[in-house]
Amino acid sequence: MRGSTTRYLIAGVVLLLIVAIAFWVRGSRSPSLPSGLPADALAVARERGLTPEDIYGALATYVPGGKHDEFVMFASGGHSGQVIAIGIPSMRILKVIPVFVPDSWSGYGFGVENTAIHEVYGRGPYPPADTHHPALSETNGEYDGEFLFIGDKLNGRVAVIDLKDWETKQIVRNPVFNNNHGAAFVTPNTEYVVEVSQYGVPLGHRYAPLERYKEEYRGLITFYKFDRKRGRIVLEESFAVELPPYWQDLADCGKAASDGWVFVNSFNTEMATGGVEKGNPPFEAGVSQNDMDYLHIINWKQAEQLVKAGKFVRINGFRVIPLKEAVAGGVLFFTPEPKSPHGVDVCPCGKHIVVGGKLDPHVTVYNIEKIKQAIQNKDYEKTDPYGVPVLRFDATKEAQVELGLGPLHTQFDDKGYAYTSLFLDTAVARWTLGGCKYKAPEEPWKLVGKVQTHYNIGHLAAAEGDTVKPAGKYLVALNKWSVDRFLTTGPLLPQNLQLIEISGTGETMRLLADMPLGMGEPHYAQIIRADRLKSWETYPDVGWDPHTQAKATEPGLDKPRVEVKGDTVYVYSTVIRSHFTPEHVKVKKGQKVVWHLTNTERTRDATHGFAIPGYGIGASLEPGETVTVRFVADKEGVYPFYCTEFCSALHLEMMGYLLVEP
Ligand code: K7E
Ligand code: CUA
Repeated sequence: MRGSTTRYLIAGVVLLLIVAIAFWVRGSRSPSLPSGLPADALAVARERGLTPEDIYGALATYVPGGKHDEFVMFASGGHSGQVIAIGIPSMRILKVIPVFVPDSWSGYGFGVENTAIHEVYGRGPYPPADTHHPALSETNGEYDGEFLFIGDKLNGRVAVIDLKDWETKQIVRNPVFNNNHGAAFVTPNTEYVVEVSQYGVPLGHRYAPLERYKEEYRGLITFYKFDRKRGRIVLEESFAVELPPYWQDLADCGKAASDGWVFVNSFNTEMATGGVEKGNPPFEAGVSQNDMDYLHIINWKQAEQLVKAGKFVRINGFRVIPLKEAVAGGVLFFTPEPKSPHGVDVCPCGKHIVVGGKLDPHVTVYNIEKIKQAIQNKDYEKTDPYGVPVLRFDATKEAQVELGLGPLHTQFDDKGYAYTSLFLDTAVARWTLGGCKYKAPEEPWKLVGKVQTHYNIGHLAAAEGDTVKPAGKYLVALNKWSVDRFLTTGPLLPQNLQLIEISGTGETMRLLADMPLGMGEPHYAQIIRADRLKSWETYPDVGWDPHTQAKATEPGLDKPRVEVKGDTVYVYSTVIRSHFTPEHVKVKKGQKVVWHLTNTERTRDATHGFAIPGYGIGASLEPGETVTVRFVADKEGVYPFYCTEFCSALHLEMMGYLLVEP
């Protein structure tokens, strides 16, 4: 009897202990939630297992419908060849802007004649693209919200987007070179859009054997003159500077203290030509042997003078300053930079140039005043094999800051901090600038904090973080991998863009949100204050041609009719909710068709589409817009054309018949 009492007692104590432990464990698993939240919100947070950190992130990023984001981030669309506009802090996609590949939704359609892509490629095929670096136009080193430029690494192209209507206006193919990487970057008043080559090739789209690499292969930096009024790059007023066949990498334009200069990283100063299949070292090893590569320091104002003085040759009609002239004319200098650098970024006051070491745990900071002094004193270590003076490293360097593994790119805030992405550490490092207009509370040139990203961060973008007046507040990590952060979408996973709050000082940086982006690969982005954008709500007038940003010259676009002249049928259609006029268009097989369509709507958001099966036509007409499509009616049959935009209750009725008679 006594024995069994003891057993009951022991069992009771054990049971109590288990219950207590269970409560304790449960308690520690669901940490205390903020008080003051409405009870139903708290209940949701509990039910969904959200931590206080999750709740903070959600509240800090949620933008209710009808309220607007404070910033807009323009991110490169990588392989898609597009630009993606993302609201910040909501991290929601606002728009995809077609750049190098058409899209029938957004006014840059298939088969439409008056567009940038049609100007270059006609009706196609359209080559793939690999957009890397968007650049917002600047006035006095600040974003002015007028234009956006973006480079296509794959084909050595640069595009111009007008931010009045968020449409691409121009695609420029480099006349001399067929690939790039340091593109696009702008000078502080957008005098020039800068494009730097990456992989050395013979200039002028010609052949030379790899054995002649040192003699015949070259790099190139192109300065595209930008005409703001016309919103176009003017090739006749542009020029390039020939560079040695090192692989030039990223670039940044000087500003304020360094206005007039451009800084370009390089690697493969070894001039390795690969050929692992022939027993040569593979490129990845061959290009990484030297301890130092060369930061290219280019005086573009001086280059302008050389062009004025006629010190250029023409390659495919394009003005190129030969390497020799560039050296003799004081346009090009080098300074050593540690092992295979990647990013180069100029601080807000323009004094410091930060280079990420990639294979070095440091960033190296150069000082423009020291650079200018070294140039003046001819403080050279040597000249390179092409005669380019190499400034003495210690004479140009200001500091080296140890940050961690794989430093790539750097951005700046309004408090005197610099932020560098660490690819291998998969983190963002915050560190202090010295002697800059902005001053952090801590000692200069010191690492003060790190925030973990997920995973493999490439670029990072801070709000207005590469202007003379960074906005601070937010930073976005553009991560290459997302691994386990989202649902598995097959073997190809989305990229991960992570929003980080940087309002605090010291170690305080907070990861607020993840944004999966199922579009590859957004290398770089720029973040502009939304109130700097002056976007149109509708086109200014009916019959607007977005390609020229003026009313179309073709008369009577708003008078629907069909005219036959010779073997061409001219169709003038008006488009308004919910009909096309005319609705019957009859042509004979073999006739040419020129079809003008004008959206006569003045209502905001009253967009219509226009698509014809079988003829590769897919257009979008925004309010006021006129487009022209042109084709040969070479396939007889009946083709229902229709509006592809759900514009009204009678949207499905918004159609017509194209009848191609035998
Ligand atoms: Cu670092 Cu092309 Cu700017 Cu990608 S590049 S990350
Ligand atoms: Cu117009 Cu649907």
